[in-house]
Amino acid sequence: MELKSFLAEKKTLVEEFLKEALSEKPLANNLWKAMAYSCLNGGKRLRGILCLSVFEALKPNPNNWKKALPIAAGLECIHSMSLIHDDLPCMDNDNLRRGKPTCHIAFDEATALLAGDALLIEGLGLCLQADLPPKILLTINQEIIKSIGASGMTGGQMLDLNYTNLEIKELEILENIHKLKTGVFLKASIMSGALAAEANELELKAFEKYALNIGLAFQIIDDLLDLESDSVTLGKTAGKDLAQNKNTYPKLLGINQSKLKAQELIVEAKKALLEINISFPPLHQIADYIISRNY
Ligand code: GRG
Repeated sequence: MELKSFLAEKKTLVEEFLKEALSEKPLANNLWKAMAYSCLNGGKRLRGILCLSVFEALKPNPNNWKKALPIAAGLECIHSMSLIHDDLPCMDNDNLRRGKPTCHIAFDEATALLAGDALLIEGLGLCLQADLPPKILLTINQEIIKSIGASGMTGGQMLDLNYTNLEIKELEILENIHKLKTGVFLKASIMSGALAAEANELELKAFEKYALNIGLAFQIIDDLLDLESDSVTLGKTAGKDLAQNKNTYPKLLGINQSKLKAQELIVEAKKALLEINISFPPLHQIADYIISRNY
């Protein structure tokens, strides 16, 4: 199957699940509307797709990997939450996301804040709904929680804000921020699929390597797209990193070196799959897609 159809099929499954989970509740108010507005408004669904794909690579029978659908949907709720909060005036202050006004513009700041809070909680709740042994569910949720807490995405965002307007000169510092802000949650998405499929130690190690490499490559490409693309293609405001004096890979290494670095990371990611004889083509193709994507 071509990657395009593979991604489309998985995206549809995740979105159908999300629609059901976020359909307006009897006490309908702006909270559920804002949550659905921000979570059901497009997006590549990469984190949910990665979770399902890793599970499928290890256990190809759909009766197995479809069990991870609540986790895939939960991951996308949590990801949408991070985008809502990232767009708030006190953070990146953006008015465009996924080609539409950001949550606080379409609703108001307080509603956006609460919609993010609620998506985080509902997302974690969905992750616990998967029909998997309780011990596995617990391990998956621990991995996800760790990846978004103070030593994960939240900590990465704090560092990113702290370093705004300060020029980072050491690659390790920038790499750490990118890893925390973006990489570890992508890793948790991949590891949740591997854990759900009861991967062995060797497989878990290899998927961790795959994940860390594509996670960093993903954020490097995000930096490059912000610089080289336009707002219509991206569905979010282009050129913000430069305007806000953010530390990025192209700023530190230059455009060509950044592209080279992203390519090297993808080679390493694919090597990790081969180390455990994972020949499931979509996982190799998704790694390539991470650096060839245009939004
Ligand atoms: C999780 C508790 C908690 C707090 C969040 C605001 C914040 C703290 C973190 C922001 C993290 C952030 C937005 C990092 C950028 C990650 C990134 C490159 C997002 C874009 O992901 P895509 O391209 O988006 O997959 P789509 O729209 O396709 O889903």
